Amino acid sequence: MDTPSFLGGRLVVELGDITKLDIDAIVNAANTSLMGGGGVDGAIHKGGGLSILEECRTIRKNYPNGLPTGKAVLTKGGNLPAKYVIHTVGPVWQGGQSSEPDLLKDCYNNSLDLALQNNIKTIAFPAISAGVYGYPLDQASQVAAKAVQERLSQSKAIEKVIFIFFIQEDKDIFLKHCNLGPY
Ligand code: AR6
Repeated sequence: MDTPSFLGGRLVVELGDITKLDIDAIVNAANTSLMGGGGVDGAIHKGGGLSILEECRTIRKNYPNGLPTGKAVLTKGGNLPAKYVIHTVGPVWQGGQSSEPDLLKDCYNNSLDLALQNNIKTIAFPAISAGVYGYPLDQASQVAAKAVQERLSQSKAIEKVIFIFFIQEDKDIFLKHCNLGPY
């Protein structure tokens, strides 16, 4: 199946480019500087334009030492089809004994909390930390799926969460390890 879906269709798994999604919010795997970077962060800033960077610059003033790992902040979507971007900072993988699972879980929970606070009903996540930051995707998938599943079961306000992967192999790894049951 091309678009596996779980939890009665409220959680779906797609292949594609997150910057192309016309939904309420997409999540950015940012870094503490909030000033852009490579990977999905670079793609979002490139597609969204300078207004996102300007908003990030203003937000940064509240975080002189950078946005802490696990936290999330909201900007508008600029030139992107998505209305908002939620920027969160995933943990850098250091072997798994440095609170990486808790910090990654925080990324998902804090992003979903921001969504709830801003009436965001449809939201897409990339595989936070599973690129440059080196978090093994099989383990990251378990953390991500569990966190989102828990939040969706607590609140009906978020209608749809999309996990989007850039390459088929990553989507397959997620589906193999997410523990979400049959789809
Ligand atoms: N759409 C969906 N997924 C994407 C896209 C896209 N357009 N582009 C990349 N991915 P990464 P991280 C996937 O490295 O590990 C940046 O420089 C990619 O295949 O973007 O959290 C930041 O500024 C991978 O599976 O994020 C930070 O410094 C996933 O997104 C640092 O990288 C995450 O890969 C953050 O590293």
